[in-house]
Amino acid sequence: MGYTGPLADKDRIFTNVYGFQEPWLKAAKARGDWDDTKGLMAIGQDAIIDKVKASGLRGRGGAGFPTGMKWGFMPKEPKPGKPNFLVINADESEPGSCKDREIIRHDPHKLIEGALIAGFAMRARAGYIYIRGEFIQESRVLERAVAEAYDAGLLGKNAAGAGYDFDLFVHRGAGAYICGEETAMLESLEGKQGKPRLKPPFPAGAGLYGCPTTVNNVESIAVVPTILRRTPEWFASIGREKNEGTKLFQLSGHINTPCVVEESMSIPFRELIDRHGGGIRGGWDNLLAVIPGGSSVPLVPAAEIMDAPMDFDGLKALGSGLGTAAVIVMDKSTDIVRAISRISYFYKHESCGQCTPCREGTGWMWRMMERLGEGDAEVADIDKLLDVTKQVEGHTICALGDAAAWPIQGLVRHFRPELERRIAERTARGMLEAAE
Ligand code: L3W
Ligand code: SF4
Repeated sequence: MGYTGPLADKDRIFTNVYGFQEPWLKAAKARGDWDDTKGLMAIGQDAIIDKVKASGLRGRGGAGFPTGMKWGFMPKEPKPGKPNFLVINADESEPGSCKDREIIRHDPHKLIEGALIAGFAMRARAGYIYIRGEFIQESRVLERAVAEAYDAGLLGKNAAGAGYDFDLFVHRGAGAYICGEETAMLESLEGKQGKPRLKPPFPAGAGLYGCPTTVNNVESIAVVPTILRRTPEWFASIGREKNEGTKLFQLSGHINTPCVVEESMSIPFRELIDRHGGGIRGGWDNLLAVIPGGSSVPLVPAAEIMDAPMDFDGLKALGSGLGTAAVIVMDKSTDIVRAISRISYFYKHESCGQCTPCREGTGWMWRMMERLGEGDAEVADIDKLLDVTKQVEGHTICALGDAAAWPIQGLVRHFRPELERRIAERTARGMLEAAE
C-alpha cells in the first residue's frame, strides 16, 4: 500500500490538539473518549496486543520500534515480587519537539485511557507518567485529569468497571534532557541521578526497580483507544506499508505558519508544508535545508527533501530519520554551520558524562564546530572532525552520543564546500593582514 493522500478531518485522532480549550472529562467524553472502555478491554489482554500489532503502530518517541512487539516482550504471568510496570515518556525535550505537551494540554484523557488499556494489556497494575520538569502547566492539567478519572472510577480499583485494578501516577522530572532516555528515566523514577543503563537487559526484562517495564511515548499510548475503537485496519490504511497511521508533525523554523498538526504518515514534505506551514518564508526557492525529526537526526538539503515521504523509511533512505517528526525548516538566511554548532553545544551540555567518548567527544566536537564557523581551522580538520564523530557513534552507553555525532555528519556530507569556503576565506584574510 502506498501513501493515499492527506488526512481527512474525520480520521484525525487529536482533532482538538490545535485550539480546543476545555480539557476536562466531560468534554473528553463528548468527543468519544472513555466510551465503553470496559468493552474495549473485554476482548482480553493478548487480543489487545494483537490489535496493536496489526495496526502497524511504531513508537512515536523517536526510534520507531513496533509498539505491539514491545508490549509482547512483557511477561504474561508476573512473578511474585516482580510486578510489571508501564512508564509513559512525557519528558519531551528534543529541540524542535513539542507534540506530547499538546496532547497533554488538550487531550489528557486520551493518554489516561490509553494508559489504562496499555497497562491492562501488559498486566501492569501501575503506570507512571514521567513529565518534563519545565512542563508546569501541563503537569497540573495531567494531575487534574488523573484525579477526575479516579473520581469517576476510571482508574484505581475495578478501573472503568472492567474488573482490573490500575493506578496511574504523574512524576515531574527536574529538567535534564537525558532523562528522556528510557533507562535514565527509570533511574530518575527510582530517585537516582538520571544516568542511562547499559542495554541489554532491556526494560522489558529488567526495568523499574528491576521489574519488567515498558516505556512508551505519550503519542504512542494516546492513539491506542482510537485504534481499538476504529479498528487496526483503519489505522493501517493511513500512510504506507511499515509506516502506518496518523502522526503529529511539529513544523517550526522559516515557514509562514509554524504549528503542530496531525497528518497522514508518509505525506510528502512539500505537501505537508504547503498545507499546514503556509509555505517557506520567501518562497520555495529560498529553502536551504531541513532537519526532519528533531535535533538528533541529520539535516537534508532542499533538493532531496522536497518530494520525500515523511515517514521512518522515507527519511532513513535519505540518511536522516523521522525521529519525533519535529520538522525544523531553514531558509537561505541560515548560517548552517552555526546552527549545527548550536546543536552540538546542546549535546555537550546535556551529556550525563558517564562514558568517555560522549563526555569528551561532545565538548571536542562543539569546540571544533565553533572554530569551523569562524573558518579558524585547516581543511584536514574537517576529516578529523568526521573521524571523531565516527569514534563517538556507536561507542557509548546510550543514543545521546549518536545524536551528537549525526547532525555533524549530515553537515559535512551536504555542506562540506561551505566549510571549506570559510576556511579559505579566513586563510586569505590572514595572509592579507600579514602582508599589510
Ligand atoms: C526488547 C529488544 N526491547 C529495542 C526497545 C527499547 C526501546 C525501543 C527503541 O532511543 C531514539 C534515539 C534518539 N528487546 C529491543 C527492545 N527495544 N530492542 O525498543 O529502542 P532504541 O534503542 O532503538 O531507541 P532508544 O534508545 O529508545 C530513542 C531518537 O529517539 N530521538 C529523540 C527523541 C527525543 C524525544 C523527546 O524529546 N521526547 O523522544 C530523535 O530522533 O536519538 O535514537 O524502548 O527498549 N531486543
Ligand atoms: Fe551519558 Fe553520553 Fe554516555 Fe549517554 S552517551 S550515557 S549521555 S555520557
